[in-house]
Amino acid sequence: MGYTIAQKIIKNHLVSGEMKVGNDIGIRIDQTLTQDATGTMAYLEFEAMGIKRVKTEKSVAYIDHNTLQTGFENADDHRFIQSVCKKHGIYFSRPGNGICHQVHLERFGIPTKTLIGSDSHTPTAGGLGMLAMGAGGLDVAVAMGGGAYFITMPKIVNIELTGKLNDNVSAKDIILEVLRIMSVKGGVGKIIEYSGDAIKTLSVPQRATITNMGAELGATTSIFPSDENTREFLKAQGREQDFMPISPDDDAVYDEHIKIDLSTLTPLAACPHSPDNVKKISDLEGMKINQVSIGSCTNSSYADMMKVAHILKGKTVHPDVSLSIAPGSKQVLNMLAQNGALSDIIDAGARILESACGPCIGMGQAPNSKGVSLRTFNRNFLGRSGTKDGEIYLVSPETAAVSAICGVLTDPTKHADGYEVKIPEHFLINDNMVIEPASVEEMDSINVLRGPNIKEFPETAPLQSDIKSTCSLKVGDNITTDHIMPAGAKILPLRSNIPAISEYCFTVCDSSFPSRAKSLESNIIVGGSNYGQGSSREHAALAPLYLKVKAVIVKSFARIHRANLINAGILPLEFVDENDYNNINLGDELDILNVRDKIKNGKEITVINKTTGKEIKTKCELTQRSRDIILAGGLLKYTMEKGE
Ligand code: MIC
Ligand code: SF4
Repeated sequence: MGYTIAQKIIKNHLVSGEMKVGNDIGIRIDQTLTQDATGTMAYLEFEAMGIKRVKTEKSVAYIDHNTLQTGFENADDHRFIQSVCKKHGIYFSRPGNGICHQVHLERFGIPTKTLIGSDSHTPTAGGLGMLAMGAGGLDVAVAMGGGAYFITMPKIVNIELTGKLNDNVSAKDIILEVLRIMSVKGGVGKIIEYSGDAIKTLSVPQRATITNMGAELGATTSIFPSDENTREFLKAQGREQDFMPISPDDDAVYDEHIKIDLSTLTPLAACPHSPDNVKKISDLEGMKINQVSIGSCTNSSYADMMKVAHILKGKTVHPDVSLSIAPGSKQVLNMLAQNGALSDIIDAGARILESACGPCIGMGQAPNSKGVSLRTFNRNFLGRSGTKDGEIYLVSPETAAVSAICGVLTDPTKHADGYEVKIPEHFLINDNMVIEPASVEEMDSINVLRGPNIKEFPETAPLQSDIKSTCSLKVGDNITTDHIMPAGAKILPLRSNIPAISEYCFTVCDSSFPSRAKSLESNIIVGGSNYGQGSSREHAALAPLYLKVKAVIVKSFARIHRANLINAGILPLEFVDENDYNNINLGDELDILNVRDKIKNGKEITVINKTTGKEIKTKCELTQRSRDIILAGGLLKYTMEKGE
């Protein structure tokens, strides 16, 4: 039996476990990336492990999220990360150099290698044929120290693409169609592998748009073959030596198969408030809009920006619309500046933002009250834009640009001519914004610079024998990490200060949660299915840890968040019978007796609802390693004890 692409890469990197669906496997990691919003924590954790120099082939730290610098906090964090990088062997991409995933694709990603990043959109590099996964900061810290990354061996879904996209239908519409078919839970426990005749019509940046937003399926990662298009892209980036072909064996076996004929696709939009709430633009056409934002790690490549510039050329943004544009990297921005396209964009009245995440993470450009905003981004969760009653639609750059001119949601296939942007023969290469680490001889003399906002990792303790707690919060299905630990310009500066950021935990759902949780001796959260989808932010586990949350009981978890809970030493429990969700209410007293022993011996865990007298069966499927992590009180304690 032959192998799929992902299986081939996993096989070559396997350090423990057997490559069988559902098994726990450990993978050797070649590269890591961090961004600043999760990076400070990841490097504090790396420092706590006492390892002198990273052991990966390449580790890169990007500054792209908290670039607004409304106070000293972010600037201090950036300085801390820069000095840690210099000391410990990590490349540092300065603010202004671009969004981590865009820059990594351009300058560092290598086909057939493995990458983990403390950001859920790390699978963007799957567009290059790399096995790239999002992870919690602690997992990235462990990988930087040479430790393996542990996942459950996923199923492999084959998405076969046939036909060819029509003019002004784009890669974004392909992934929106996949989201429509599979939903935000459809990819959990799966890797999505693309194949078919149509892939040769898709460039690496187009493929990267698709793998990027595979994160919204809940998938472990998404991946394309590495072929002549990949070689062409790497060559244009001056990196042909990094090219390595990879494709599935002819007799590769997949667990699921989906076929999409690109020629049948029309422009799509993900409607509020979920990336899988997908409708045809033609069914929404004419809707009045207030704002358009173009950029983010999903759609900020050179080709995307050139298309936008072409549509805007000689036009003016509609008077009722605010259009902001953030090219994904310094390379993209500089190329637009050199070829005059930037001038077309400016002339049309677009507001040019720096090459960073910006509005995608609520760093500015919040829409007006009840404002309708079209964004080329990947997430439209409630409140993420900074305006709680904002209505966010996720669309392609073509749809966004045409609509910005018309002032209403507009189908680009009807209103713009076809304009193909080819990968340039040579991208503009200048890595002057990437600082190299100090040499082995110099590294000891580097001082790590810490600001007053940088607080230590919260204390964890080994798992107790009995948990006697209160249900402090009950939430529904598809809770995102943006609900658990919101971001935005006000909260993001607190990412390296867990006590302070905890004051905002779950406030999107219930503003009194932090004070209630703190007033209790310990507490338990109850949730529905796909709990913790979205971002990789380990703060969504560290803030609950600080707020004395001992267990989270839900119908089902999203992958990265579940791993983050385990890493923080919080018990991730699932109802054996989903109907028992109805048998716990806010304020109920809950006992979980002999839990240490039950975890140790892999037994079913009974939660006694002392308020109602009901007994509720839960399960906690753990591998030997995650069991040991929970018993030790989290991954940091476990790693330090084991000296891994
Ligand atoms: C996001 O898109 O939600 C983020 C901000 O990039 C996060 C990381 C974070 O919360 O810092 C992600 O996707 O993992
Ligand atoms: Fe940044 Fe948005 Fe991409 Fe997250 S999804 S990395 S916030 S651009």
